[in-house]
Amino acid sequence: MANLGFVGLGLMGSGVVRRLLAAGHQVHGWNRTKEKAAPLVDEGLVWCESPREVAERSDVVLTMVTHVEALAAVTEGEDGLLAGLGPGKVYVDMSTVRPAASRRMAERVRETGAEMVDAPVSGSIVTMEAGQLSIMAAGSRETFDRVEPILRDIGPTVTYVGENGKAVLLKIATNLSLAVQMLAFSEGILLAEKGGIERRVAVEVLTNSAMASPMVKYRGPFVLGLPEAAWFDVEMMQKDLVYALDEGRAAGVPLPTTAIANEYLTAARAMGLEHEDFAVVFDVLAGMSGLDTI
Ligand code: NA7
Repeated sequence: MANLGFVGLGLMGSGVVRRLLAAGHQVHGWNRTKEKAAPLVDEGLVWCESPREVAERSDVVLTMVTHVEALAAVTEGEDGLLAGLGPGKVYVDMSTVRPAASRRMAERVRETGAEMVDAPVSGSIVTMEAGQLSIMAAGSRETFDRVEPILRDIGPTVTYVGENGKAVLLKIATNLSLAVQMLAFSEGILLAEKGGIERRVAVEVLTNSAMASPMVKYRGPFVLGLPEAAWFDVEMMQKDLVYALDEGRAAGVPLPTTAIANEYLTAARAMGLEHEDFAVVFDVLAGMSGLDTI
């Protein structure tokens, strides 16, 4: 069993740590908000006082934090993760960040003598708990081979996609469809509803139709009632779309449907819905259609 470290015990990070502990690994951990670690400590997590200490005490250290800024906050400085890395160690970042930022981080990790893999996941906390998570991973093949068994303990499906930064690029390329699909689904439901079909019936039919991706199947019913705690909120979704639009502009790939979905997320934020699950784009369109919101 491996000697691991984990920084970023948010919704997804905590879920990953739980799976690693359940698989029998030793896990050292740190989170900005210490209280979130308490239930994990009860399950066997070894609390450390800084990201640096986590990296110092582990052979493989993983992070899963919100965005590029959060990644800088946990890696930089005297107490940062980079200061605790050294030859022989591997750093695995599971956050969804900009590919360029991930590539720069890999360079800096290499300067410490360690190696880095970017390994974002596709799927929600529910998918993870069900043991159905997909992980895409990038870095040198040799480093990937070292961490692959650990990644398999997190989610059964692990795909190697190439050198550093390519996994986060693929994650962003995956996630843009989630927002686009949710918006298209909302359009269909509202069109049916305006025509006199009950929303509940429309949801049942569409979520069992040819357009129902796994995401539409589990998130579609949210238009009948949002979850108390967002599975993936408007702010987080918009972060990924902004990263995608910037990548598209730089690479010369137009992303027309992403751009439109992004505007609906802006509208949702303007309506004070930034911490709701991003399924709430339905409400923006419902308001524009003169129909009841969720
Ligand atoms: P959560 O549940 O919002 O968790 C975010 C984590 O990032 C959580 O541990 C935060 O610490 C941490 N964070 C955020 N900003 C900072 C700063 N500035 N400094 C240190 N730590 C920070 O998000 P998810 O778990 O759903 O998602 C995480 C990633 O996976 C994200 O990239 C998604 O796109 C995919 P806190 O607990 O707030 O102190």
